[in-house]
Amino acid sequence: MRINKTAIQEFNQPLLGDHQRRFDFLAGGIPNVEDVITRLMEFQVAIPSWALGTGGTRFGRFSGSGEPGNLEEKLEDVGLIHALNQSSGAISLHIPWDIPGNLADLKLLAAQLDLRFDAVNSNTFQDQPGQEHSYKFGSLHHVDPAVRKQAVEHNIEVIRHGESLDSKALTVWLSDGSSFPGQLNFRKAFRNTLESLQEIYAALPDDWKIFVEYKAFEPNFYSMTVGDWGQSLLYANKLGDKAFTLVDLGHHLPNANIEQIVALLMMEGKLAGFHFNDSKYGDDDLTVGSIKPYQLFLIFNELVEGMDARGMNHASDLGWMIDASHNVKDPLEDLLQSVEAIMLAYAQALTLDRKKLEMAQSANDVVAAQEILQETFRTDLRPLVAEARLRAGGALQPLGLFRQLAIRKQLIKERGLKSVATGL
Ligand SMILES: [Mn+2]
Repeated sequence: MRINKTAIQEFNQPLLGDHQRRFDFLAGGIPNVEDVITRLMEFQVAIPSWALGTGGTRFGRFSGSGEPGNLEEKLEDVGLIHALNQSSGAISLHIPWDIPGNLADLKLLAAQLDLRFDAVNSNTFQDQPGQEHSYKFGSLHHVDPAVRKQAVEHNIEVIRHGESLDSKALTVWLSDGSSFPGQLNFRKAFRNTLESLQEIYAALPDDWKIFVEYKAFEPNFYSMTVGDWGQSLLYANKLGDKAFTLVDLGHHLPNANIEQIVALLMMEGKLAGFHFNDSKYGDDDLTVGSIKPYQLFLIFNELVEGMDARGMNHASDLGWMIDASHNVKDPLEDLLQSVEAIMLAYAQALTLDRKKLEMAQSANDVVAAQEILQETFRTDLRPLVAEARLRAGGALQPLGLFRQLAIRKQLIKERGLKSVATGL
């Protein structure tokens, strides 16, 4: 299904008066308000193809209904999100869960929905039917060269799929590691991984990037071969200019200072971008901003400061993607909430009085620095984000319109009650 412009206008109409009043009040206090709105309108967050179905845990999966049954339907789902919020104009594909079939049709559909293809993701953390060698003991780090070769070839195949859709980056996340002391020689595992990544790197087109994602634990619980940002940065530095470190918010040990990691990676010109989600404990993959919205703001504060210091384009120089899973929510509603939380944190970072903060820092005025951050964080910027959405042609309240149009009901009518999306 598609949402037409008239439905959005009709939904917005009765809300306009109240919105205008709230926006005017807020705009009066933001000196660069037009610039902020323009930046918000340009900022797009990619939706991963695997987040459109209901997520599961290792204990089970309770499928929702009307889930997209093929790649075209996944594109349509992202198209729905984007039509509502005008901030989700990209989709990130996972291979082999979503191998593109008819390229011309797929590209046409993407163009109609105003979507582009973001980074492509490889998968060497599962065995696929008919696969010659198993990844039970890892892939790019494996002790057997034949397994490494198979994993390298898979990644190169993923690059080729991405090229056919005009993607510009490959994200590599490895589950490689060990679950028991003594299982691995750490140096050999690192070198094997580096050599494998070098072969993949050599197959990258000139205008492509490779994102090396790290994760502290799970599925291996004693060591991970790309376990933290230091290890990822080692690989990225050794690989070359097209290699970067990807930060997934849920892939750290508890209480890690992610905003500091981000600041230093940017200083080194090695930050690839983000996989957004939220967590209470580990890789919980919860809705962005649902647990630690202040941390999300602090991260965006460093991002904006760091990108401006390097003269970077906020919208296009880093990869912005959601990587979350939702086992008790409607995936589309959850994604709308996640994108809204990201936009809000970005808006907060854009409106922070950076000069004032710098002065407080220079004077070691710790109290003032905290006040400046929290003044911004506690200002309700939702009307500002809504204004950007309104000007871009989206709904003032995306979630409200999703429910008013009973979109899930429509999707169930089209796809059936038992349609299950591919993924974990
Ligand atoms: Mn991730």
